[in-house]
Amino acid sequence: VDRTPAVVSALITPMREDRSIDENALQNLVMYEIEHGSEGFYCCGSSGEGLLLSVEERMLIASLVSEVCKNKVPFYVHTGSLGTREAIQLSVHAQKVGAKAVSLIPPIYYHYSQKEVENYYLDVVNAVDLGVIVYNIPQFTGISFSKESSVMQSVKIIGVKHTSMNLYDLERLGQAFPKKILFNGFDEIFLYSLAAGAQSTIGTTVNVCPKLFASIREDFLGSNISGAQQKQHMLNNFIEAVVKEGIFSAVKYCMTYLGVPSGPCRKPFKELDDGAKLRIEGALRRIEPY
Ligand code: NAY
Repeated sequence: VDRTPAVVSALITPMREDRSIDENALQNLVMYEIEHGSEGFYCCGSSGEGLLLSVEERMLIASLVSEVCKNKVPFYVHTGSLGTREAIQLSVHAQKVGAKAVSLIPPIYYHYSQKEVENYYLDVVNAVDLGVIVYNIPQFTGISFSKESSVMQSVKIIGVKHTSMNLYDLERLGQAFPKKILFNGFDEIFLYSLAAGAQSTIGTTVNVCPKLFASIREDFLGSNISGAQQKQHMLNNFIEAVVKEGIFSAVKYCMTYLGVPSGPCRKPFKELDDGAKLRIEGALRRIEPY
């Protein structure tokens, strides 16, 4: 539980048909994934539909995940919010239930100044006795973090979850801040992120095939680069197909198909039709036997 987990599921949030949170299914899912090789969890992030959940629901999920993970694997809680007040409330709660660290997207919608974005992170840093991980996801937030960003200079910022295809920025961040942890956030470039210096990956498709990720990493660390490349190609064939259907709904359906009912995504995400489900089943066959 102490070391940084290398392969982390960006945990999806199982829901009933009415889109309410299915508490039992959530705990079953976490148990199932631990048994299948997930080394840690990142809950209420993009994959967990965190921004479509209320503050109460987000705290409930963190508590439920904590109960299952206790003494087994670490978990992180995404506590990024529209405002500082909610971000602090969620982060304090995450600390209370034993999260390894919290992670936050920057504040979105209003175009805040750099100073305001920095203060949002520093207010959270000062409110908790826990590491804080910056969630760099420029495609959704319009804000990117690099080694020059003022927030990155704080020692209580223990790492970056880099959901960006820019691996040069990742490499530069690692060189500028050797003590900070670099988390890759795009499953498609997992292998290449390792070469750029990422220590860990947090991803949606990790829910489905944690052992495939672990195996890519093992090959990489053992200098079996062609083996690692082949496995990444296999993973990317799967990812390319499921992204077309809507990645979060598709991964929820994968888990349902694998025997852990996870339901639909919250609206406005659309529901999968039968054709989509069949195509996702086909995609799953591409990553057999993982
Ligand atoms: C999270 O917060 O749930 C994540 O870790 C997000 C990571 C995912 N990025 C996005 C934009 O959703 O795992 C990736 C992504 O789904 C995958 O690489 C397919 O594009």
